[in-house]
Amino acid sequence: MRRALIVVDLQNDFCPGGALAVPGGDEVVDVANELLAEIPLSVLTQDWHPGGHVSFASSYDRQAYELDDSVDPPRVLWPDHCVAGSPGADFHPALKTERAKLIIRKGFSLNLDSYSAFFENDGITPTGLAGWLSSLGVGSVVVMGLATDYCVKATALDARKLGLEVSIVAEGVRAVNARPGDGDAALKIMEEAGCKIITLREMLV
Ligand code: VGL
Ligand code: ZN
Repeated sequence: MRRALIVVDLQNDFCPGGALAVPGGDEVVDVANELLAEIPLSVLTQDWHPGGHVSFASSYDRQAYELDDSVDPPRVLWPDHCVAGSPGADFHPALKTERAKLIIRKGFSLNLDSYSAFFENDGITPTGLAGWLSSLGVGSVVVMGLATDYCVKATALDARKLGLEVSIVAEGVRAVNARPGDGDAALKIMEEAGCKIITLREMLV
C-alpha cells in the first residue's frame, strides 16, 4: 500500500505577517521540507479564493473573526486572505515546492468554501484529490500544515471517511486558536476519528 504526503496551505497569508496569520505558522516549513524529501508522492494544497469570497468578513461588512451564526453550523468570517494570484496566496518562500508532485487549489468557488483538500464545504463537491490518490494505489496519508483547527482537521477527517490511514505529524501543525484550545480540541477529534498523531522522529524511522 502506497503512502502519500499532504502538506496543507503553507502560504504567506497563514504565516506571521500574513492576512490570516497562524501563530508559529512559518515554523512548520522545515518539517514540510524534511517530509517532502522523505515521501516521494506528495501533494501541496493552496487556499485560492476569488475577491469577495463567501468566507470573507468584508463581503458582509462584518468584522474578521466574527462568528456568522445565520448558517448551520456557524462559521468564522475571515479576513480577506489567499486571494488568487496575490502574494499572500503564494507558498512560503522557503517551502521546497519543487519536491511536490501535485498542487491542489481549493476554495475557488465564490459561494462555497473548501477547508478540506478532498471536498468543498458542502461535503460532496470533490477537488479530485481522492481520485488522484486512489488511482495511484495510495492507502495511507501523512498530513501536516495549517491550520490544525480548520483545513488540517477537515482534510484528515475526510481522509478517514474515504477509508485512508491517516497520520498527523505533531510538529508540523499549528492552530488559529480563534477560541483558546481549538487546536487541541481539533487534534482530539482527529484522534477519535482514527487518525494517529505522531512525531516527526517516529515518521522518519
Ligand atoms: C484556512 C481559514 C480559512 C486553513 C483556510 O488553511 O486552515 N483557515 N481558510
Ligand atoms: Zn481560506
